[in-house]
This record gives sequence, C-alpha cells and structure tokens, in this order.
Amino acid sequence: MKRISLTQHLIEEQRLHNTIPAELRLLIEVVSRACKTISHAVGKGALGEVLGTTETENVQGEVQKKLDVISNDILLQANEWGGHLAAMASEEMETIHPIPNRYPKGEYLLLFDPLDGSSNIDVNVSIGTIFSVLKAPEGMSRPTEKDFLQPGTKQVAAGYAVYGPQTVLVITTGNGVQVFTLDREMGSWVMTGRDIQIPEDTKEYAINASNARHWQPPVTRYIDELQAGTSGPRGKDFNMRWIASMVADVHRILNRGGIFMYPADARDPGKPGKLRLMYEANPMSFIVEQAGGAATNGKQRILDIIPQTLHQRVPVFLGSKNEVERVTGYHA
Ligand code: P6P
Repeated sequence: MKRISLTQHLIEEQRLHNTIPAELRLLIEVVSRACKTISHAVGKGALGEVLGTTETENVQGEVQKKLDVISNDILLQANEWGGHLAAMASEEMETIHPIPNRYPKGEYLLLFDPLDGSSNIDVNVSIGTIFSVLKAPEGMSRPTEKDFLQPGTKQVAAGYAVYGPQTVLVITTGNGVQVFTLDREMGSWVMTGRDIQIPEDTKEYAINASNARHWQPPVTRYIDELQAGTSGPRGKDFNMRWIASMVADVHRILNRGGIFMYPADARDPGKPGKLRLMYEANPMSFIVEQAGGAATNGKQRILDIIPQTLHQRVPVFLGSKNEVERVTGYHA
C-alpha cells in the first residue's frame, strides 16, 4: 500500500468526493493530533503519575480515572480555539460544552468518549478514544443538548484511536473506512489500511458471558447455539474474545470479522445495555456499516434510533453482517 499521510488522504477525499469541506478536514486533523497526545500520556503509565483514580465521579456515576480526565481535557483544549465547532459533548461531562465566546464558532458538533475501556488502563490492556461528528442544525444560535440529539445517520464523520501495541486511527467520512498507524519517529499518521471490509461470516463472538443469567431469551438462544459448536444447529465451532474495551473488540472485528454484543440486561429495564448511543454505539455503527458490517440494538438499526437524551444507553449487536442479522432475527 502506498504510504500516504492522513492529511494527504483527507485532501484526496476532499478533491475526489468533495464530501470533506475544509472545516471538516481541519476538525479530523485536530482530533487526530489530540489522539497522538492522548497516546503519549497513556503510554507513560506509572511513569507519568497518570494512573489510578481521581476523587470525582462522572455523569455515569463511574469513578473517573486520572487518564479519563486528562484525555477529556486534551480533546477540549485541542478543539475549542479552531473555529470549526459550535459545541462538544463527552462521556465525561454531564452537559454539553459550548465553544467559549472568545473563540470563533463553526458548524460542527463533536462528541467523544475520550478514553474508553477505563477498567483496562491500570493493567496495560488496550484502550481507545471514540469520536462522532454531527452538523449543527441550520440557524442554531446558542447550542443546547437538543441540537446533539440527531440519529446516527446524520453523522458526517466518525472514528476511533486504539492505544495498543500500535497506536491506530480508524476513520470514516461516509466513503469507506480508512486505517492509519502512528509513526512515532515522525509523529505522523500513515495510512496502513484502505476501504476495510468486515467478513460477512465469522467464527468469533464477543460478549461478557458473566451476565448470562441476565440475558433475554433471544440472546441466550443465540449464544447457546454458538457454544453447541459442530454438534449443534450451527454445525461449526466458535471462539470467544472479550477485551472489555469496545475499541479493541471492534478493531479486531474490523480486521478479521466477529460479532460484538452488549445486550440489554433484565436487571434494570431503565438501563438498556451498558454502552452509550451518542458517542460509542453511533460512531462504531457508522464505521461498521461503512465496512460492510451491520449494527442493531436487537430490534432496529442503531443509526436509525432517534436519541432522547445525551447519555442514553443502548443494547449493541454489531459486526459480521450475517451473524448480526441472525441474532436480530431471533429478537423478532
Ligand atoms: P464490562 C468499557 O468500560 C466499556 O464501556 C466498553 O468499552 C466495553 O465493551 C464494556 O464497557 C465492558 O463492560 O461489563 O464487560 O466491564
């Protein structure tokens, strides 16, 4: 593959597809630069006094890891002066973050989970940053939470960075999925994957099996069939992976297929699943669909869900198309 930089790719996209206005190109470059900074902070680990927790809790009621807060601040500071955004929203902030009056405003809304997989930070397992880009509604003056509540089909860009053995950035602007690896010597993102396609079939599934007693019948049926292997209705053996870092699990699926599931849980009907729609499920579903995969909440396409609140949760079944369609069919 011709080794081109992220900047060169974005300029080519802008020239070829005319779908990346200069402001969106600037946004993606600013976010990618922030991910480099986060990768650097994450990579220091105990040497950088960045491990462990703060004394605060986020809106999810989760104790915030120092790196959660550091990563959130990096993304806020990188993006607020550029003039490309009207406002930001984050898993780590209860309310939206309008661009301060001292800076120019743009036409985009940026949502992110600054560091997903926090339970893995202190034990050196891959974690990542997830981001989603929406356009601010026409004629919007002062941004409110309501302006963010757009279905996933309205996303103009989405991506994630995974901080693992390599630091990798995966993005889509609606014309396929492109992959960039951080060249640490040059400090630049170099294209290492173009127009990634997820295999439609798979022999690998990802779910936190410790919740099995709380699953609803269609999920139990689907998993039982996978575990029955060659002697069961599927007639083949399956393997299981669960990294407990959505970015890492999705990245594996993007590369070799698989199905990722975080189903609703009978324990708390008010909490349908664990993952958040706006800055986890929607961006990942956009990427997965752009790579030929599928993403549903068990009943409907995740990207079609009309959001009610900024931090709402959603059940997630995403990855290899034929498996997602099968388990979704069991819910019908
Ligand atoms: P569990 C990480 O906290 C996260 O939000 C996702 O990245 C991950 O897939 C999931 O939660 C892991 O949840 O219940 O297995 O710890």
